[in-house]
Amino acid sequence: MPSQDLAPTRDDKFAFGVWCLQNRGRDPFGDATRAEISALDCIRGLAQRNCYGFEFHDNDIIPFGASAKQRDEVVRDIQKVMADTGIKCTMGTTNTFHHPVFKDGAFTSTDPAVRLYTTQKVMNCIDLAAELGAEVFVFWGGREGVEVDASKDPVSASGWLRDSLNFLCEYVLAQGYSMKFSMEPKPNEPRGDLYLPTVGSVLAFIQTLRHPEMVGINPETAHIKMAGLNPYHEFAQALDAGKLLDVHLNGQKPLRFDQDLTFGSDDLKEAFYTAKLLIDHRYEGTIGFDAHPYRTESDCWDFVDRSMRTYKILQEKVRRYNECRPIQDLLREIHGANTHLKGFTARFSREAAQKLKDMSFDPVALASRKLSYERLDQLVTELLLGVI
Ligand SMILES: [Mn+2]
Repeated sequence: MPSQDLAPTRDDKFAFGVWCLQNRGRDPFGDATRAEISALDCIRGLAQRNCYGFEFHDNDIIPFGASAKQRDEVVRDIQKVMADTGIKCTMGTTNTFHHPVFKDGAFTSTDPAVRLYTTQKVMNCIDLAAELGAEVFVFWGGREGVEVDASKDPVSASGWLRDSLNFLCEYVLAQGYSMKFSMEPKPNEPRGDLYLPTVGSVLAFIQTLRHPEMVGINPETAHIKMAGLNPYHEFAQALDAGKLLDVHLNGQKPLRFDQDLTFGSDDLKEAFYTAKLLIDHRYEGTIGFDAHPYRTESDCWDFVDRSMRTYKILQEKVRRYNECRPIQDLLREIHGANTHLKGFTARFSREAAQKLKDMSFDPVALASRKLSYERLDQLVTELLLGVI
């Protein structure tokens, strides 16, 4: 595989959060290990690397409490870089977790004034995202949870969140923005327990909103693995529901603190299946990376380059997988049993129900079928290792 094929192009639709590049390596036990770069330098650097887009929180680009004049200057500067380089703003989101005002929740604070302040901050950020041309607006509720369950009833908290999201959907419609909301689940951290911890929880919640058609999901690999779940399956569930609007790819050891490792750095096979899912099902959103460079790095660019490069390599591996004779022969064999019965339950009728009741099956014979999964998995391993 010649290395120039691995150079990112705008068609790859890669995007990075500005906050990932601005990460200074600070953790709960240690201070920053590198200097912060400005949002403009992040966006310029991404554009130089042929990255399609950038994602932002309001306070990544505009300091908390900035004046309207300052805000307008920042927007003008960013719009100029976008016009000069062709990079797009693909996603906006609101920081409703950093300031102490959000210490006990933003939309789920027990104080209605904090809930309204949050809603106001989000409305301002929606305006900002619209001005920059973002079509996806993400909600990650970093403080929407509890340590002390006595403090609030989770059903009430869901109601507060629902009211705010309904209000904000109506705001987008009233403003005439072509923007969709995307909710990003996470099981815990920074709160002891966060509400809406998984893709399934968000899917169920969306159906209780007044405009479910305006709201989708932005799953993140690390958040899924923090819950001990399978990212391939979780991404697939969002996709199957027609709700996969955006993705955050990264890496994470299961059931640990939020590590935000680089995509593909921890579990290549899993990264491969995630890429395969997005490619096979013609996912049309951006390939967003939400991770941060190791604390030992002095800048973010090796992290940026390798994230895109890994995805490009996996893209090529997916192509080879889909063309690999031994793998495809095995898959045909695996899926080749009793094909005349396929789709039987796709439509119900009384006749079909009776027909099914009358069918006779031989469970022992069915159980005796050989399934060569050791061979299949080894072929995938060898494909990824470059042996086949
Ligand atoms: Mn994320």
